[in-house]
Amino acid sequence: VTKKIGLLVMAYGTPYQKEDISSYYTAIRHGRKPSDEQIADLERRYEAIGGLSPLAKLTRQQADALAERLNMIQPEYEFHAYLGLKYIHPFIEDAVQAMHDDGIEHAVSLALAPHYSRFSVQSYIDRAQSKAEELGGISITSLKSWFDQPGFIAFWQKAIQSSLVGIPENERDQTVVLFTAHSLPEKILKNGDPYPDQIHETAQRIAAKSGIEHYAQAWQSAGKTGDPWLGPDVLDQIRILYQNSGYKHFIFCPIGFVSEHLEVLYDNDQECRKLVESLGASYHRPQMPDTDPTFIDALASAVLHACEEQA
Ligand code: FEC
Repeated sequence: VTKKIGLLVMAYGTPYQKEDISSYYTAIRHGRKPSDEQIADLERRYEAIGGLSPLAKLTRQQADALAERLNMIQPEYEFHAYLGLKYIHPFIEDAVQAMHDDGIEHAVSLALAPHYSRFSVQSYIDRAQSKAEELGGISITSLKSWFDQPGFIAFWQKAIQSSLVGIPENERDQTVVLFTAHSLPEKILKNGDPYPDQIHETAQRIAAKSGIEHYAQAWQSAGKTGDPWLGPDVLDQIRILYQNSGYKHFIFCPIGFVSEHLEVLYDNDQECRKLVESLGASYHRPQMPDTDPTFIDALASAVLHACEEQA
């Protein structure tokens, strides 16, 4: 008999309409309302990428593609996808409630973020687990990270290749690949959080697979709080790389994210591009994973692995 499994796909969430921006931002700040200037600044950035983020649509498509793929490649489990978001409805708790109402007893959860940090992925996991405990009768196996899936590395290898073909052959040795992920406050290091190491390992694996000669790593999208955040910041790193080596081409791989959204479309495609071009170099940024089959396969393989461990 096929075993019915809840597939809890957890993701960041994004405003569905302009009116949601203020409450969404308040949720990100754990209930502290942002100032009018902060809201205006965020509205301006959404405006700059066309009004709203494509993230809502892409997250839904990723969850559906993953469930479909999982149900196609094996007969043992029947997966039912539930979307649970961190900062807007349907919230993670809503998704767990829906699984419970549908009589799901076993679920696997994964966050649409490749790397584990106590500050990011663990908070998704905690919210799902505590709702499950409150309701009773449902067990959730939570994937903590899946950056090491060969398909995920292969996705980025292909992505780099797709950028390289657009660069004249005699300029490829003047090309640098910049791997980035969302910065977090430096205080995470005190408790030995694995986040920076996992990102470093991802960059190394992709670089080794791709055979690229020049690459570097940097942090992006740091918050503007008083305490220090992980560095070097991507904008500083661009300046340093240019100063030291005079690169003609910068290929950006935001490996900490899995879809096109504000942080990529604004922070990379606008801020980084502007700086790179002001230096006289060219900006390249391959397609994000979105619903690329190699990427969805990598997620499917991580989920099946978790199911086998549970069995
Ligand atoms: O609408 C969109 O397309 C936005 C998507 C979005 C993603 C995302 C991913 C991550 N964040 C992470 C950490 C932080 C920390 C703070 C923080 C603040 C914001 C703000 C917006 C926002 N984040 Fe985000 N993040 C996205 C959007 N993020 C909007 C608030 C305004 C701003 O600073 O731009 C700082 C909170 C504070 O001020 O106290 C920390 C991490 C990820 C990647 C992992 C994941 O996806 O869970 C880590 C997508």
